[in-house]
Amino acid sequence: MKKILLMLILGALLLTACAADDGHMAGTDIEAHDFWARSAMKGGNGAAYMLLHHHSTSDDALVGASSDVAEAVEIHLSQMKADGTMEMVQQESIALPVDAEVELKPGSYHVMLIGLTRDLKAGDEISLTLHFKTHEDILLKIPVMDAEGMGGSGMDGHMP
Ligand SMILES: [Cu+2]
Repeated sequence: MKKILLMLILGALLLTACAADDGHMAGTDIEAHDFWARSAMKGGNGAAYMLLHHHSTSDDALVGASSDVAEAVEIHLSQMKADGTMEMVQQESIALPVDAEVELKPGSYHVMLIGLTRDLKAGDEISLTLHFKTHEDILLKIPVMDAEGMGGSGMDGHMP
């Protein structure tokens, strides 16, 4: 009985610490954590965010992504222009040096979902496949959240 309880507690801790269990495949050395996609309307654009950990011994890079909920998927970087407005610049890749921890977040790097083929509503889940220079693809099941979820860990208080 004690053992079962301990396992339940461990399981709960793991879920809390890493909502991105799907991104954890045995033997993988790139992990995606805390991923979420912003709610958006069909026909518009959406964005997905996550934390990428790279534990390999050689450099890699995120070179693209694909999803069936958008006509095109691009890697973007939001940055401040000289006049103080924000612009999004398409990136060919995001470098993942050894031991890199790269955060894709509002106002910075993000995966842009261009031309949504359906509404993305809070509570939905979308599939997103990440493509890397050398690492095999990682398929993520990404929860959709309203944009006010961008604060904090991105998960708190937004579980159904
Ligand atoms: Cu963008």
